[in-house]
Amino acid sequence: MKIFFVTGNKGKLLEASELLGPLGHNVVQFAHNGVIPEFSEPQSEGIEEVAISKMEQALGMIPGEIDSDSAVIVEDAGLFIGSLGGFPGPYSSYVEDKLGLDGILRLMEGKTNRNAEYRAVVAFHHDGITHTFRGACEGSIGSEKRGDGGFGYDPIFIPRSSNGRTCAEMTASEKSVISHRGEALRKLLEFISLPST
Ligand code: ITT
Repeated sequence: MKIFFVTGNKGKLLEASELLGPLGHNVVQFAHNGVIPEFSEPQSEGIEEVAISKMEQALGMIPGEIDSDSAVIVEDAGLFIGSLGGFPGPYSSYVEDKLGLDGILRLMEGKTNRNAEYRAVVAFHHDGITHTFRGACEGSIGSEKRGDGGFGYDPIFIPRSSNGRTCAEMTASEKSVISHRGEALRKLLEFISLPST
């Protein structure tokens, strides 16, 4: 299947290609008239609403252009920090831009509870229907940035099952085995492998 991934984030695109490519799916970045579009993200909603809103905006650009061998996916993700009441959550992108990872580390200074979770929702549109799949990855916020792999919050996020390494210290395939995006995409894969789809 040819899968158009609506994202401006090359890290996400790479992770999806690594997982779906070997199974024969061709993941390409969604573009409209050769341009990667930017979408408005509703700021006060959960990540599922954000993913569905972006899917509707993308489909609105290409009415009737998706054939039965193709599909569109949108993925919205965020970092939810327990002691900050789930912040930055759906605002993760904005906060990464404005505060950066150093800003998050400052907000976490002196906090003993450093539990956090990455969450992802993948919206998948095929044959006129949009389905959603969720994934989560539990872990904690480190006390400093470590590693140069991955993207976004990876240098400060330590998954529970990584022996203390941050996601940025893991390879893309190691991250994919335990990540929120990996889990959501594996659920999607299971769904598209069903005989009825
Ligand atoms: P889109 O174009 O797909 O929306 P984005 O980077 O804006 O790309 P999101 O809104 O889904 O993606 O991501 C929210 C924030 O969470 C953003 O700052 C990402 O860098 C960060 N994030 C999402 N998944 C991540 C991951 O696997 N590792 C590290 N940071 C992640």
